[in-house]
Amino acid sequence: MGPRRRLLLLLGAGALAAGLVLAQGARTASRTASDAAARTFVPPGQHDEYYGFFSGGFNGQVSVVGLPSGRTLRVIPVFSQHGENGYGYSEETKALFNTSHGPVYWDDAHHPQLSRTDGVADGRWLFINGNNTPRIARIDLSTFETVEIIEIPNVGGNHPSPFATSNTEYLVAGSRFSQPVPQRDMPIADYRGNFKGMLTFVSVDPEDGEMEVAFQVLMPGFDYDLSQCGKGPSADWCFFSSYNVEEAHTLLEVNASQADKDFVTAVNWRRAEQCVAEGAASRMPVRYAHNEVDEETGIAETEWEDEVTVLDPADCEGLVYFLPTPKSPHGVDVDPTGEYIVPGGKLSATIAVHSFSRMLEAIQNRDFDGDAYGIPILNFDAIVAGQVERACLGPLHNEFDGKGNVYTSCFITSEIIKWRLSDFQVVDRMPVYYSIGHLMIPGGDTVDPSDDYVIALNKITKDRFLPTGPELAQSAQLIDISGNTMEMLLDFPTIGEPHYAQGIAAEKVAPHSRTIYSLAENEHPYATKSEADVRVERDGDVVHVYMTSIRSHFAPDVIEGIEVGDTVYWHVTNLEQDWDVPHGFAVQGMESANVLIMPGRTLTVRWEPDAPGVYPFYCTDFCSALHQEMQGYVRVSPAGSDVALSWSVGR
Ligand SMILES: [Cu+2]
Repeated sequence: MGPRRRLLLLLGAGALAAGLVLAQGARTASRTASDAAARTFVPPGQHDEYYGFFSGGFNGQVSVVGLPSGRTLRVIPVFSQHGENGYGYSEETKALFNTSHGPVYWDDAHHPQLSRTDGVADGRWLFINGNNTPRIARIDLSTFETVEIIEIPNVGGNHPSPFATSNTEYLVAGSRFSQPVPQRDMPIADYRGNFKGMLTFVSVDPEDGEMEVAFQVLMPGFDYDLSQCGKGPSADWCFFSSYNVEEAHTLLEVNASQADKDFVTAVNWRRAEQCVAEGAASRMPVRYAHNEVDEETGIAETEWEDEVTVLDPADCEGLVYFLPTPKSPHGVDVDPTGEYIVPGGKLSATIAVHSFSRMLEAIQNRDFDGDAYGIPILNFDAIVAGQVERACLGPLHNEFDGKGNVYTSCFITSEIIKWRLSDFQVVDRMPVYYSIGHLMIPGGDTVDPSDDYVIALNKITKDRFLPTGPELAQSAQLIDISGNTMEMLLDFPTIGEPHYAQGIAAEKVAPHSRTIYSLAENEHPYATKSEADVRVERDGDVVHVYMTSIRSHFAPDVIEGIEVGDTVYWHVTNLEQDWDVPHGFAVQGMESANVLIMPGRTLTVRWEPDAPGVYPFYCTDFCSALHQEMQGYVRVSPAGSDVALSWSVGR
């Protein structure tokens, strides 16, 4: 539903009728603030039209935002432990954080990417990259929970990631920071020619979404910054922006800005598949972690991988080409038709647009302008479709509206410009507040963009909200693009850095949203499915508590016979089979506040009592009128005491 139809609905409901009658006519330049508010107002009890999935940047999370209201609906923890539900603290979730560097409990999350079918977002999974310790995570959009995290080997700074091919055959990952491959101790001054980039293709199982590192492409030591895969005619290709073709290793702000042109790297993944099948690739030993949650048990487990398939472009003709691009490109985006490849040359005054069909012609004609480390550089004049003159300063990213228009974010001039692919003319500008990075149109990176809104994802807010000390909330802005000119509708603060976002019509996700986990299908080895089965078992100095929770008590709620020196595992099964009734569990002295157990699930808390005493435990999630009474006691005796192990409820 577009803003116009929403408006009519509001009018139909009689809400704000007087103020809105004025807005019913043709669009005018003199919209009032209340008119803009009406178009983002979602009345009590009604739902937003779109889910927005916003990266939390350095907080390692994803926030789910309703659009157009800008209301935050949920925070999904991915690469960070979460102080709301115990993610990363429960024994079941800890393995998701395993990496070859040991458990890494916090990472920098940048680019959410919805899975797609036939080039259209399908609402099944959301993927996002961990930038610092290179990883890709998969979130199941039926539960909004992180269910898999795979480490990407041989890479420094997994920034151009995880952009998807048209049927999610692959997600890409790449080296923002080239480094020695394989890693080794060597002088940094010997960077040139010795440091390497790596472009990784991670396959996704079409049935269950499981990821696997399929192959990697060994590249020269440039900085591979962002990516997007093709669509339609270009669907077999993925494009990576690269800066630092100078191969500088110090003071890059000067030394990587020397060359007039850097490259867009074009990789033909179908060709890569052929070369791998023909035996052109080699196997490189490298250790990395693949962590996945078992759907039946809810327990994450780590599989350690010990080698990876690596393709050298020298052994696979037709695999990689360089497209000369002015100047230090940041984003690289492919329009919905798959013909135009639009880089964001952040130091360039113009935007040079590449033509995919001309690129293929140039390859066929071997219209090369030399090579870099044996990889052909295509002739710029042969592949360029046109240039946008007087664009803006600091163009970074592009999204598309499906009507032949491109919306480009411009960091330095803090604006979004709208321009046409038909004649490369700028037709509109909208100032944004301030310092925009990415922008997002729901579906604006797919073959089926919506034409309602563009969201500006801004780095600085300065005066937009009430002050909160030296640090202010970062922000997003919602802009109406349904008419000829852009109209600013809404400012809203975001959680963490709204690095990039994805939007999808609510009707593609909401009907598949899960309400409970089936208790009958709970295969957790420590699940307790009825109060009749609760018990406490000692195995040496390890004690397992098989506990249940239901409104409004735990069973057992009195436990004695625990000793100092014991390690106690509290396995709490939530017996509820009712939507939105989690129970929390906390015991005094545990290392975190709480774990939140969804209906039908089992979670485990590890607890090492350090002194004799009687300690309370309680439910942390307000669950009923007698929630306050949902509590119990555990008695801890000195080591070697003769207090018998016992448990009870209602005695
Ligand atoms: Cu409760």
